[in-house]
Amino acid sequence: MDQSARYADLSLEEEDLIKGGRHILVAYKMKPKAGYGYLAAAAHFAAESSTGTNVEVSTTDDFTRGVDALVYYIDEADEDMRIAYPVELFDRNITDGRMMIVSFLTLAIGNNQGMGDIEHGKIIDFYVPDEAINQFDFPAVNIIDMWRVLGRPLVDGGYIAGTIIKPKLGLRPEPFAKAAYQFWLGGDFIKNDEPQGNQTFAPMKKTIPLVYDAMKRAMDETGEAKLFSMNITADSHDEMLARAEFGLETFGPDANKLAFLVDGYVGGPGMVTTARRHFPDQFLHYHRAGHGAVTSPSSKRGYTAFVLAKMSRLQGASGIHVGTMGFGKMEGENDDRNIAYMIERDECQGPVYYQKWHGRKGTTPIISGGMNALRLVGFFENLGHGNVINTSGGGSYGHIDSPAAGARSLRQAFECWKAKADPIEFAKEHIEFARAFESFPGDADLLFPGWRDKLLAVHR
Ligand code: CAP
Ligand code: MG
Repeated sequence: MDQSARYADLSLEEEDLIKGGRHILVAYKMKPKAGYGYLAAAAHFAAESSTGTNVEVSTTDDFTRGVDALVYYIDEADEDMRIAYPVELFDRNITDGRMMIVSFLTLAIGNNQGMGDIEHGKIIDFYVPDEAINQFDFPAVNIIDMWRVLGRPLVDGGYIAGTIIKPKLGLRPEPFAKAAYQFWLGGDFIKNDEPQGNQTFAPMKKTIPLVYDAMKRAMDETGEAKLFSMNITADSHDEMLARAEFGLETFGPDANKLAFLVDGYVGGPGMVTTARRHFPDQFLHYHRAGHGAVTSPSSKRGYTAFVLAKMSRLQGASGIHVGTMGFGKMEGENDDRNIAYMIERDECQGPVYYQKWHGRKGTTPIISGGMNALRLVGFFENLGHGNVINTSGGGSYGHIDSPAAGARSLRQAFECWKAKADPIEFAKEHIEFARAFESFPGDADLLFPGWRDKLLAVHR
């Protein structure tokens, strides 16, 4: 049944819809299955994503039709389909009237993901009108609060050198805490790896106190504040809350140095918001493990990494992993820098929509995945700033001298970029950075051909 007479209005102008402020706009890459007309398929997509189904129903009235989602733009050759969703469609909390990401997802990327007439549909951007912006939590804290704890300037406080306790799994409490101590002698920030929690070989109630002890010893030894991002991910929210409360109790007077990590993609929006609302004073660290299932360029369904990050700012993530923009081990390219800009800036042009955030707090880009000192210099050049948290696991624990040397090499990479120095010349004056060349020779050969002749003579 062709429902385009009801669920499409191509006379609508996008700028009028934006000015009107009554719609969340969503841009998709959509392709119908063979044999289905583009506009008819798009209209069915909008129907199933709002007030309709695959047939007319007798219970529809004029009010219903007034909140139909409407296809307002299509370009079949470019698979470009844009839908205007009236804000009234989205669910509100009975507790405080706020909107919720789960409702956005269940409409904009719900049933429409498995329809018989749609080959694929993937969100590439969405626009949030002021009224909806006012109905989301946004972050309570972000990197600025970390700079405060670290005693840095609260504007351009700069790069936070971090790591992930490696190996990913298999360390018992004592070696785990020792690994943390060794990194903190040189670095700022440590996170649990995304699967680390309360495994039987490393009970959380034994491990976390040892980590805190390691942090205190490292702070005493270095005279610097240190930060830990503790994984509180769990199926049960009660379990998550119990983990977080245990962490706060353990860190006691140093609770301001404790962030909470949630595996937000696999854990879902409920986990993110529950953590955001229960612990507004803690940096909420959104790890996105698993997101590639829908965000990978090889996936034609779901939504992009850009959309995931933009949603996380609405949810109130203090920081989210945004990828390594072609410099690390995960999928990504240089232009992914715009993901960072969209979540950190007060306004930004997305792939389709120009979004203003009206002073709502930004979400900090977290850079992780195959990074080390050698890769970071180019990364900073591409992003254009270093106001990020970077976690380099292999890049720290794979440094041939020590995890502390690995940490120092990360910090030196930022200094090298900031000084606009030649990395080889910089390495001649900075041993840990120089030794990163020998620690990761494959990267060194690729990024700095001929480095051996220039460097090894200096650092024998
Ligand atoms: C990185 C990491 C990160 C992912 C995250 C890992 O370790 O801890 O979880 O890279 O990817 O488990 O692989 P390394 P993203 O530093 O040793 O690579 O930030 O793209 O979500
Ligand atoms: Mg990890």
